[in-house]
Amino acid sequence: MTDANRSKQESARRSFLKISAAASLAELLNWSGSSSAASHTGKWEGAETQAPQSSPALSPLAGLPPLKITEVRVIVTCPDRNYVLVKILTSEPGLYGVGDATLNGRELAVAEDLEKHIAPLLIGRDPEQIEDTWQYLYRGPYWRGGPVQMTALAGVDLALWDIKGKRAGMPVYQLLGGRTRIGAMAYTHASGKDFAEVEDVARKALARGFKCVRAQVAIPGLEGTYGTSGGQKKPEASAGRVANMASLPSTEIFEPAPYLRTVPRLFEHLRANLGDEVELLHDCHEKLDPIQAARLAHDLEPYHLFFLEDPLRPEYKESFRLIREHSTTPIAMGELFNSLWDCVPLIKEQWIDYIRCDLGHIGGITAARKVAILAELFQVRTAWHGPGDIGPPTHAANVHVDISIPNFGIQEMVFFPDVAREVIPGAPEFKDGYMNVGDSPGLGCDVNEEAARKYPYRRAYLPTARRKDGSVHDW
Ligand code: KDG
Ligand code: MG
Repeated sequence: MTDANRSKQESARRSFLKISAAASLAELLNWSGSSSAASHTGKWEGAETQAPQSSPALSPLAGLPPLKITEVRVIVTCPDRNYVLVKILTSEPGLYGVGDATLNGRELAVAEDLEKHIAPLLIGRDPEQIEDTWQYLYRGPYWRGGPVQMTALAGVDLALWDIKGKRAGMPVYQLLGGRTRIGAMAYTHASGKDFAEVEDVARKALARGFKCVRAQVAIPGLEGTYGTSGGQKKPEASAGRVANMASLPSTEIFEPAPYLRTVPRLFEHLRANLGDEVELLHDCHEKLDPIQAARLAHDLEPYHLFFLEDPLRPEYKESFRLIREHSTTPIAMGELFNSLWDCVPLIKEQWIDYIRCDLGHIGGITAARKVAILAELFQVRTAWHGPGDIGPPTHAANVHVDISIPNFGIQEMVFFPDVAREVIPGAPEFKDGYMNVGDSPGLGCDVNEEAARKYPYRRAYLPTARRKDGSVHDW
């Protein structure tokens, strides 16, 4: 055996002993690894047989003692709606990070992926090596991508950025390059059963300080319309309630003809009654065919939307060309994307104006930084997805990125109800039209595990959609 090989073997043996010690420490600390309805705690099984997971070539930060991941907790909780949180603990006492890995309607699949497949790979790794960990978790398993794996990866990524910020004593936006703006201009939702009700909700939003409103109206003659079926969404409403969701999927009816007739009339009404100053947005929720989307974008031109969101299904990137050829209404796309590569054709062909993928489903801050930089080069702005069904750490991550990049566009936001803020404190704050994060180190969010246990997971599905003839349509 050469000296180099002997020294490699010795260093692997030392790391192995450290990992075993960490695992026994976890046992001493009564980390049971048992699952309950409210909280799953992922315990790394197999500490005795695993090799260290960090590349030995990557040395710890100069001047700081080496750091290791000692424990990964996966917490599933339902404070008004289901959330999956990832808490990563380190060898430095009291230093941990909190990420969000919530995938609406498939929460338990992500929790299982994290507990059974990902947590074992993290124990013993250096949490400072965020990019290396991202690459390892993305490319390492060979079976890369998909919403479940990418949401799990985002949860880990956010927790690691949180740790890095806490260790550096800086909010994450500082690590991303520092502030570029005073806050992230935010939009809220106004929806209703008719134009007057949408207008009323929009007025309340404006009175609260919003300058941008997404408007959705129930379509006459159709049972259930996306964005309106949970009842009137007030700007001060919560992030959505699992109580409003069915324990098995409900069915909404969609027909393009009445939808395409009604939506331009809604915006004609809103412009006439709310004036020119307010920024108006509309979400098609991936329901249209290319020529229908082109017609809607064209018909909406007189009302100068901030953007028309997600007009087509995520599979059909090329079809965005058709919308562009027919209209100057700005187009946003991306909340169903779960791969960085999904964004590439739309950005590089300039078929969209806003990329609005979900940080929680595309791989976290590490992925979002790359999307934002690519978009900047093609004059596309960001509009990260910010619904109630992703947890506060993802909303915080959205804002840390928003306020540190040059090509930020707009930020979708929700107000979390008290019960969610008790369990997951630290969501960004809204004031005078802008979202902001504070200056506390890391992402600024936490998880109260004791409170989380009070709200066990409740099965809940998103609705589905069908045409009047009974055939399946996109919800
Ligand atoms: O879970 C589905 C929601 O995240 C989605 O329907 C919300 O389209 C949405 C939006 O723009 O917020
Ligand atoms: Mg949407």
